[in-house]
Amino acid sequence: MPAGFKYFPAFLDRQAQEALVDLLRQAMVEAPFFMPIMPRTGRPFSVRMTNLGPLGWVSDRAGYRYQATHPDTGKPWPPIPEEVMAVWRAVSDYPHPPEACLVNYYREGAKMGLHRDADEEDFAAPVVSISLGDTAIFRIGGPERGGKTETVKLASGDVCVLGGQARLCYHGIDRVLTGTSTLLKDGGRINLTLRRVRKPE
Ligand code: MD6
Ligand code: FE
Repeated sequence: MPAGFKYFPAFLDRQAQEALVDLLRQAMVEAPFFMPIMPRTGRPFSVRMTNLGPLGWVSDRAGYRYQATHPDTGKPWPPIPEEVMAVWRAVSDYPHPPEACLVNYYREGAKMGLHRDADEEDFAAPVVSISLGDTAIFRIGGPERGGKTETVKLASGDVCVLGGQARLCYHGIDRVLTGTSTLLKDGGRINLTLRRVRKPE
């Protein structure tokens, strides 16, 4: 594993996971999942997305970017719940709060190709990920495309951190193992990624 990759299995217990799903359901009334599309091809992602926090990550014909409002409703993103901020404080080893919490929703068959999280100004801050629902096969490699990769199974309640050398390493979700969790009533997987977008003053 690249240096700076940290894995905290079962960081959240079942009760904390259920509480988090309730908070997300409430936030999703204000900020429903949208369908991001690839900038060049216009193809939709198989993952649905929304965001929490002052900034949210979006992808459309114009490109990838962070913006303060939901692309469909035009409204500001709901705040990041305190319970989620607490996870960042516990594992990030970074003194400033995150500004964006991207919420990825994987229904049956959804996956995410290898990519680097590189749309942020501040790579000194790690990206913190929280997994909920069905187990995913997470693949991580090095800083260049085409290098050696390894996989980790991310189960409901697991937290992982991409900091240091791992911050700009390629990673993705090969697939989600249907029926491996009872957390989400309709099945599937939700992943939260917390990011610092701008350099702190
Ligand atoms: C996912 N995760 O777990 C996709 N990015 O659904 C990511 O793309 C990711 O887990 C940056 C850091 C950690 C991650
Ligand atoms: Fe990522």
